[in-house]
Amino acid sequence: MSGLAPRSRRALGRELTRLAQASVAESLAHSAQRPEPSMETARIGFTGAPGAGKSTLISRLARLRLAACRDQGGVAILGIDPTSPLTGGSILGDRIRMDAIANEPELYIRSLASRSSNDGLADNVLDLLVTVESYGFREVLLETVGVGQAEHAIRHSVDTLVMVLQPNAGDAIQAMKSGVLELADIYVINKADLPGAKKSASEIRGIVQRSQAAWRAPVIEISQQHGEGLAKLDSAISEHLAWQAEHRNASETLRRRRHYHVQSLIVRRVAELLDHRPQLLDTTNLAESYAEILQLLASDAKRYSRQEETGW
Ligand SMILES: Nc1nc2c(ncn2[C@@H]2O[C@H](COP(=O)(O)OP(=O)(O)O)[C@@H](O)[C@H]2O)c(=O)[nH]1
Ligand SMILES: [Mg+2]
Repeated sequence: MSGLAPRSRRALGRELTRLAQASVAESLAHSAQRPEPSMETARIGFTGAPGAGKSTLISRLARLRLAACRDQGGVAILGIDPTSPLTGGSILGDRIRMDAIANEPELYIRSLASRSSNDGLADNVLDLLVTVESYGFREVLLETVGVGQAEHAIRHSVDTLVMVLQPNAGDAIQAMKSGVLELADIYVINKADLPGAKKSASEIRGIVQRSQAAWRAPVIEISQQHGEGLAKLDSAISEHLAWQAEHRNASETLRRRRHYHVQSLIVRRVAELLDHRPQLLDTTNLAESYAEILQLLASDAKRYSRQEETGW
């Protein structure tokens, strides 16, 4: 396939809109109707604080990624934007629509709000990824904000994780020193035209060098303004994907994804129950509220084990 026909583009757009708003019951019904994920599409995730420059970076990088896989299905970009942005980051779709790549037939771009999800991903991000993949793209570039548990959630959802940092991102570097952020496959010090970039890059290199991980994560300085570093990032992504194809255990990866998927469905279901039945909390007895929720989940379970039609 080379490029999505306009009609498939519209169908994909509608499916994503619907899925992004789906309840847990609806996403389960949807997943029962589609094929199992195949891992044929490469998923490349970009995380980092709002304003770090992820959308700008992705819009430039997409052109290079697309040049390499135009005849193999092309590239889809999925941006999960925070519902209420804290700082200057712009909506991915808006930024890219202004860019020259917007009219490429082999490129699909979609932004979605992160809604109630508190991990910086859309509630149904795994469903969204699988749906995009079912349209035959060679690569999906996924942008998310790095808040709370986002790094862990995205780690389980993608093949290659790129962390985008700004010079003097003191908090992120502190977090890395304490080991909590050592999750990415590639680190980008973005806005390398600003002061402090060299120092931040060498601090992160120091941390990465101490890591025991089999893959040595590269640290790449990039400035959008001078176009430096972009080609390096492009090759680093290709190298990591190739390294992974050789070294990882595919069934173990699918298991981990399923683990996150099942867990996130249950967490969302509990949140739905609490939202729809606030009276569950009208008690001073914590164990009682807990037991009532388990009972409601048990009645869900009966329904699913009978495979009732849930109406996607
Ligand atoms: N100085 C400088 N500014 C940049 C660079 N890349 C992006 N920006 C600016 O940083 C701001 C946030 O960029 P954006 O891509 O929307 O960040 P996101 O929230 O991480 O997606 C925008 O005003 C960009 O123009 C860069 O390399 N250097
Ligand atoms: Mg953005």
